[in-house]
Amino acid sequence: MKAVSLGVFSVLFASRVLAAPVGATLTSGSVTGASFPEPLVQQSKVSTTSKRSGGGSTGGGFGGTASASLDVGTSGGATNVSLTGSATHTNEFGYTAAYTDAAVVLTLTEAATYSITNLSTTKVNNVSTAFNPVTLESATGFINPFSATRGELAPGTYRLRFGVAAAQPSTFSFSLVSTWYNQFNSTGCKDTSVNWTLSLRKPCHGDLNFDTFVDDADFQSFVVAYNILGCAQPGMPQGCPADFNNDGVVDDFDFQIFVVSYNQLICP
Ligand SMILES: [Ca+2]
Ligand SMILES: [Ca+2]
Repeated sequence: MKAVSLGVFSVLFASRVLAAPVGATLTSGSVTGASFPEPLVQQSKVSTTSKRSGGGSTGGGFGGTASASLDVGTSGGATNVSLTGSATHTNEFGYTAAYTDAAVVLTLTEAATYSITNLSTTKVNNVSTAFNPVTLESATGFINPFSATRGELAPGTYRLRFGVAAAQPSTFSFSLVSTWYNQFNSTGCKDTSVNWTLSLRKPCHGDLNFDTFVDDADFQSFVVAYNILGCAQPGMPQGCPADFNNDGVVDDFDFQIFVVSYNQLICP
């Protein structure tokens, strides 16, 4: 166990100024709808140049709807890439989906930290089940994950693949949406609700609660992690966010990084 002294800190006061959002745009790709028999495109593609995409389908002899929207917006100093959508169908046979048939490309003009918030659910055999509707892959960029939901992204391009679907996955071959269906390995999923957000922020080592300030609240979180020390130790927050230099421990080197941010108070 180690102890951290509060005495080295000076407290600065400043008016609340939210950080400028990270530069991020959707630069190519498309979303489209499909239904049984395979895949029957029923709505035209929508370009991502409008920063919004959508697709869906109804009919095909089974009755169902699907829609998806992928948007880029800013809120509280973060740039948020959000996928929302829903899908269901009323007949056991067939599927209804909105999905990326060409991966949407996210272009980052500067480095960013990211966090993923995923509240997506579907009913598998009538049991509500959480699932991940999006695959984030690097193209020219680089992903440095701290955990399954947090990490850093280098400037560059990234591919987003996703599906919003209701399906009978054991019955059909699914081609482009197969990766989405196959994670359930089930004969029925419906009532899908997708709510997935990738939040991008300018790197701000020390802001452990993402409020764009590095202050005493963050210091309290830092002390907890510092006293645990090892990122793999029990009790360490998921992703070890206080390990600012990514060496697997929260120690004096991280403390030195924290002090610099603490004295600046406001995230860049
Ligand atoms: Ca903070
Ligand atoms: Ca460290």
